Amino acid sequence: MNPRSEMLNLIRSRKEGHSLPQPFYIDQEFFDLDLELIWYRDWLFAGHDCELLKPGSYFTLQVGAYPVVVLRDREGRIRAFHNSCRHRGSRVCTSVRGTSAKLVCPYHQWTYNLDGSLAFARQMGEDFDPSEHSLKPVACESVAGYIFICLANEPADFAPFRELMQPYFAPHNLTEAKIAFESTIVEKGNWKLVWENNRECYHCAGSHPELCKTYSESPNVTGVSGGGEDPEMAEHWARCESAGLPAKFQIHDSGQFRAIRAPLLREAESYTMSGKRAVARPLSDAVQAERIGALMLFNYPTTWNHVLIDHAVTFRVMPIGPNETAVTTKWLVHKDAVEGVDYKLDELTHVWTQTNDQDRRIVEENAFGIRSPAYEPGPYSELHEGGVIQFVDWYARFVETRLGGSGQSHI
Ligand code: 3BY
Ligand code: FES
Ligand code: FE
Repeated sequence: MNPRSEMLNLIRSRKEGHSLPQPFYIDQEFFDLDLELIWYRDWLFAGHDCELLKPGSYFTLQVGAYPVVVLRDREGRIRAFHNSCRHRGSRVCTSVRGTSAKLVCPYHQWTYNLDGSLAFARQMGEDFDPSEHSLKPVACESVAGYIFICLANEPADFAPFRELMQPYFAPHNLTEAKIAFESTIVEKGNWKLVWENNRECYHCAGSHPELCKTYSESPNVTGVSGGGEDPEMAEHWARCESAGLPAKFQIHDSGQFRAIRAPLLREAESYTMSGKRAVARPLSDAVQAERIGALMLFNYPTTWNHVLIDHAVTFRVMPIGPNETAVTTKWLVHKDAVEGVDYKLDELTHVWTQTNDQDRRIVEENAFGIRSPAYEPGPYSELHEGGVIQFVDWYARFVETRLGGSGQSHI
């Protein structure tokens, strides 16, 4: 049977409310289908506006087989291109980040303008038409300081995400932030295991002593039940919203992205060991309220985020192989916050550095056990793993529709 039919059959015969059958987590052909059906089609979080300070600033990333460069052009607009030279295909930008007035291919020095047009190609003869050899564009949008790209020729409408996210995130002024620190870790596990782990806090008490000082294990916070019936949550939303900060749980009909502002434990303000702010200078001068907790967003398949009063932590998931996933974490602070004066880097990064490492081990052990021939899908806890059920259902529905099965027309 070909892998498409095999995947469709397994999606249709899967036990709902259970983890997926083994091939979804370990099989190379299923991984390739995940790339084709999800990663090459959906909007992906690439990085932040504030990483592209001036015209010519760029960063690169790799999505499956596609190298991509994201840059700020001469007019200040953010654009993305396939990072593959129109001469003989070499990667044009070879560094992770940099600044350059033009993009020069290292192989034969074909030189591109920041709008992707070919400015210069040496001795290519009379018939050569530079206008036919621009870098190929990649769809690119930026919202509230977050840059998203989409590799599809006909990208899905970005507007629904923008509409949901913008009002929650804009007050935090992340376009005016800077990256205080970033880390990339490679987890030996399938990208869906990274997400399944992220979508529940059933494991938190046993694994995350540092995070648990400030982050509530309540499924109302991590999951997708809404949480409005919890009086503490309702009071938090009312207080934040009266201060002009959208707070209520919101999820898109497709299940692909949600935002919520949740209180931290014991009136903590930040993810530190004490619960006190790690950064003396707040992230945004526009936010006057106190105890705003954490604004949390997820957008499948690439990102989950926490924005606090003093800093933000953003996560980017990138699949490398069936059993390998890169997770990039960035800590954002006000652009004028000074290390050593306004914050200590150790204090700022400690909780999530530990948490990430703990989650890496969890994912790796999970992947290890799933590779056993004795593995079979097991039941999720409806109470604590509602978020995982929602993620797996989202995945199954998208994959099924895109494989030509039943499902929704808007995907
Ligand atoms: O970052 C998150 O959203 C999840 C939720 C619970 C713990 N954590 C890693
Ligand atoms: Fe880029 Fe030749 S491959 S200049
Ligand atoms: Fe965790």
